Amino acid sequence: MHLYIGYKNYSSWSLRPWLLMQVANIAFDETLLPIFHDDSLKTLAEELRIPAQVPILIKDTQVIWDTLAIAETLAELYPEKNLWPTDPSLRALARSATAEMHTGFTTLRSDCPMNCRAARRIEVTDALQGDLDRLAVVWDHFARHTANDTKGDAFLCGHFSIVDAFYAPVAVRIKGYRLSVSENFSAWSDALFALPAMQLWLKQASEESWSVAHYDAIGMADYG
Ligand SMILES: N[C@@H](CCC(=O)N[C@@H](CS)C(=O)NCC(=O)O)C(=O)O
Repeated sequence: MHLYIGYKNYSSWSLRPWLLMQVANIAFDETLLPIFHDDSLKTLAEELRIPAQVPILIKDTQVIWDTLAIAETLAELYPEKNLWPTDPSLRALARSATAEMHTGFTTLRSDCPMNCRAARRIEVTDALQGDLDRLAVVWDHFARHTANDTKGDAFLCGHFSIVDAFYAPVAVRIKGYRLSVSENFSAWSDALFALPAMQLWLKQASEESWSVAHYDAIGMADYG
């Protein structure tokens, strides 16, 4: 399998399938397309007749070009990895929260662009606070659901699964922009950042030389 991704520093969508495959120990090759600095993504997308967006997963002759479609395909290909939880009601919750992340949290996404190097406190508008409050409610749903179960670790379904991968870029934003959600969220975020795969992504992001001025203007502090 081959995964085409964007910059490790800036591409929140790319982090999701990459992290999921790394943590689940699914073998893949990767190619980074510097989407704002050359035409490589445009050329590939024209060739494959798909939207010019990363990530893209290629498996044999199959081309899968959306993070949710990639996650569902991986869950289908590797049922033994439990990429969705086996318990039906926990799975329904995980699917709902994943879909909500896929289409929602628009203020958080636009006000706080993914930037692994971001280190700046930003103004919390009412709309941004609304997204942060909503995150706390989503985390409460999982905490309540798993309260009576034996939890393996701090991940949302008791083990790392698709829903954790989908919210990983949110953790990067909350940390980088010095935001705060809830205690449950912080425990989850600590577990996420402790993953060797997450550390590897951040290391590789820190070593990239590409800069996207607009994102850096929002995220990079001129102080500590
Ligand atoms: N719906 C897509 C969205 C992917 C997306 O927006 N990717 C951004 C990278 S962060 C992109 O490729 N942007 C390129 C562009 O818009 O030119 C998914 O979930 O995979």
